[in-house]
Amino acid sequence: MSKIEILQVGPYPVWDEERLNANFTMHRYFEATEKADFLRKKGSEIRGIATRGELGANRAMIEALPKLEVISVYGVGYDAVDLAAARERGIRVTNTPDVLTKDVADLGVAMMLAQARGMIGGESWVRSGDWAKKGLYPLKSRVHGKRAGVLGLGRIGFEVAKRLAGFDMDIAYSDVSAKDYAPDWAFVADPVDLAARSDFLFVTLAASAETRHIVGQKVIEALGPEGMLINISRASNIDEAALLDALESKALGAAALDVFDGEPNLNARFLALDNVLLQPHMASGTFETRKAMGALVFDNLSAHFEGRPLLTPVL
Ligand code: 8YV
Repeated sequence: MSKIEILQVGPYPVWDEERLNANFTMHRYFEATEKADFLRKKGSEIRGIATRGELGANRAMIEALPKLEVISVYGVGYDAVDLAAARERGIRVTNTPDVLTKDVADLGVAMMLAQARGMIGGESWVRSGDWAKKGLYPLKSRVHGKRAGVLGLGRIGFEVAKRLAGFDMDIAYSDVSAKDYAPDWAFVADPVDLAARSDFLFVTLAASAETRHIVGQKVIEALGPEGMLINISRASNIDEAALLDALESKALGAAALDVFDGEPNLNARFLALDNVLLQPHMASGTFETRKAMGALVFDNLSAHFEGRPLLTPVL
């Protein structure tokens, strides 16, 4: 019997590719130079898409696949999947929630610490010989006991806040409503007010059309010259032009970012700044979590094609 055909939008670790290749006929979209041509030639029998959070599946891709039934996302964020296009055709969508929550929270907190304490500069201070030549490393700002804001107290935001509590931080959060599972943390409805009472502002909300640029000039300016913005969600949640302006003018003290507009080709203005920590969208990037994500991508596809309930459906 011939294997079910799947469009693979981006590469996966070798163990995931082996399992997918053993069970499905995988069409490696990311290796095609002429994408539209590739879809025209290969698309007619494709019944599933395996994609990644940041790559998604747009309307043109969905519409080019007349037999498409299911889109399995390697990532919790599915903002890059055109859900309206999927819904119109009754196409199922799955993601990989929960398995990555704690790793993403760990990296967010590590980014705060690394940036606040100047750890990247400290490393260069040692390696370059500056320590021996110039002496003590410049002093940095304390983290513990300061005010932290968490914008979006979902699964990831909650884990970030839990970790910050361990640093004796004064924690507040914004969300669409106060959460009864967070009685010890202050609810501040307006993100501008949240930023104004924060030294560190974590952006942890799921991205959608509604949250686009929720962190705009007003939020950034409210955070201010002593404040730090940490983004482990999606670039679209932040007005990147306003962020760059504020970092350049020092209207914002610092930022620590794991996600960028147009990544991996980020705006070159970031590279000229010394008050931003840049990470390559790796918050979920541990062996343990990525293996669990890959297993879920595969298990959701298998469940669909074997007529079993999806494990982690979005649609
Ligand atoms: C990426 C993510 O999918 O979970 C998400 O939404 O963006 C990430 O986990 C991961 O970087 C693999 O591409």
